[in-house]
Amino acid sequence: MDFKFSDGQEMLRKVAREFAENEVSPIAAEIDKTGRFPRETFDKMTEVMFTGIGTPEEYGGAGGSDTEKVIVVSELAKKCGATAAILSIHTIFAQVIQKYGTGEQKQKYLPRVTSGGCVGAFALTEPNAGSDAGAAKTTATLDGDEYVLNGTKCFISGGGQAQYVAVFALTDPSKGLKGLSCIIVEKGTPGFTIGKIEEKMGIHGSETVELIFDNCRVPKENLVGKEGKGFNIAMVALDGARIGVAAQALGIAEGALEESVKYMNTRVQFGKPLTALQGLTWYISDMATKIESAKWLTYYAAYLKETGQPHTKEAAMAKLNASETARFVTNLALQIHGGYGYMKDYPLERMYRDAKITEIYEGTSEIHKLVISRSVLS
Ligand code: COS
Repeated sequence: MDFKFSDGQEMLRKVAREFAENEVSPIAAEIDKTGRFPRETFDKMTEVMFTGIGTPEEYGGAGGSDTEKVIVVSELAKKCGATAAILSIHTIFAQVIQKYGTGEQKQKYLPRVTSGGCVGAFALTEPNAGSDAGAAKTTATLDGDEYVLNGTKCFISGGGQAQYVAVFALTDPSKGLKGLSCIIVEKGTPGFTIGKIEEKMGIHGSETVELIFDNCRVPKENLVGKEGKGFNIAMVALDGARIGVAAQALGIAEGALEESVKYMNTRVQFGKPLTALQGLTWYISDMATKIESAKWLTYYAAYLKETGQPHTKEAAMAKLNASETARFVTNLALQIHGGYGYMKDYPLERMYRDAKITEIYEGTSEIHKLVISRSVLS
């Protein structure tokens, strides 16, 4: 067993940390306040090729794999959960095309979403198909050389900014989830519009929208993989995406711990720094221990995925554990900061709000318990 990061991975962590400090941290409070998608940060992430992590260089990517993705996403999340979410969710589109796309689809789309500055999105959820993703009702009816899409997707992160969306729609509604297919829809296609822009509790900068398809025609070449294989494609993509959310949760927790250590060393009460108060130091022990556990489970899931091993259960465990850790740690970090933690002058209340979504999106904690228990009991 070797728990060491390579020199290249340590270098990447340093680059990501500096990027987070210089480019992400200065606008984190502003994008939280305004809900603005930080397009300039996305462009800078393209310049430094964070958007290409996990895609081979021959397709315009930066190479690397899931471990590298966890490193970058967690470093970004220390300073801004929304920016980490933007990157993590954006890479799912490339992951789907890379694994299931045709040669033409890879040549066309991968360079654009890795190094070309285009945003990618993943649209599975519908108003009546959240945890029960297989209940999706959006249809894609083949008509000549085109699929005609009708339906509404909701809670789609980055959907309003995306140039390309992987949409999951029924090509054979009589077959239920076995009739679902994955189809690429490009921004600007007639019949494809952005609906409601959600107002959320946290990760305000990662715009979350409704996507509406009204007789939206796309060439049949936009089918990804085979007809009827959409649900499997979505589930495999979500296994990877869950490692991304675990990385986001890990980073938020690590950021909150760093803030707490800084605060406890400088804040004086009862004539002593807070580090002299045993009750608070025990909070720090609990926070650090849970973070360490979340960290290694997340890297273990990433390792299994990048070495081609089954990882559904471990991705679910990593996400369940890291998201609960993020909520636990941000709660105690806010508590350590007392009244200041509740004020917007400090980043704690934002971290606390940003942490909550990690227990919900890309599968709720309850869904992960279902996935884990099914696997353990089988
Ligand atoms: N990888 C590959 N295939 C998978 C899979 C995975 N991780 N999970 C399920 N499948 C396959 C199953 O093998 C089954 O295929 P076969 O019938 O060919 O064997 C098929 O998918 C149906 O699986 P299952 O019977 O488990 O479906 P259920 O509806 O019972 O449950 C859950 C699926 C609940 C796990 C799924 O709906 C889910 O993950 N829901 C959460 C959705 C989510 O995370 N949404 C986030 C937002 S994305 S925008």
